[in-house]
Amino acid sequence: MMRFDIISAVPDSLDSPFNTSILKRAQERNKVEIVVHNLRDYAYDKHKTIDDKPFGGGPGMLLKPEPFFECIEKLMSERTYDRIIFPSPGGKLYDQQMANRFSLLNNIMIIAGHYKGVDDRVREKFATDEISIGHYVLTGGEIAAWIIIDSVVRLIPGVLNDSESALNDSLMDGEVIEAPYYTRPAEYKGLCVPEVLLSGHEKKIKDWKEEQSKSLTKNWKKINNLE
Ligand code: 6GU
Repeated sequence: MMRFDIISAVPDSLDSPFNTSILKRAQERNKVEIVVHNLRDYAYDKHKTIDDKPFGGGPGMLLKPEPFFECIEKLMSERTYDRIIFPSPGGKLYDQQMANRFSLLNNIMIIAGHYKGVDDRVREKFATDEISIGHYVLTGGEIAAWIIIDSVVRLIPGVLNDSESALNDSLMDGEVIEAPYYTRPAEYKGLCVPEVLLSGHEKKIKDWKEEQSKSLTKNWKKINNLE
């Protein structure tokens, strides 16, 4: 079974993400194990200190190296990690191809620190992959961890049902946007479902979907300055 270990100073923030919907079901089906570790459990002093002031000055606090080292070294003594991911805006931009590759692995650790918030020796010593999920800044790596895990777990065989998978051809290779979907009612507040979808004409529907997909993909490339 694939396993993710996430180290976080705010582990509660990941409770709902990992215990809702498809990620919850994937764990119940024993397709994946997701374990969140509370950084504070690895602080040694009696006050359970996990942060301190930055050397050289500057605003804010940094997460201290020792609790991370303790937690990471304990985990590494228990199993072999294929990847130790450090989410950071300075990392490689995450995409579908990376998700596809990660989905073939067994053990992935994610160090969810805070931007400008972790003593850099943690990244330097342990990170195999530094990953950014987009060109903007987040408060911490937890949301990035959620996004990475969500995108990987849905690729594990048996996680999605057939009906869910059908919807998923969309960005399978990160290059194609699918035609839009509609359900009943056929007309709602004057908004109509495209006539062709109600026609029952299989060939016409297939052609329409391909046409829509082509034009949406072209538009997607244009608005994102691709190609
Ligand atoms: Cl992975 N972490 C943080 N803190 N901010 C980000 C990011 C990651 N990716 C984009 N912005």
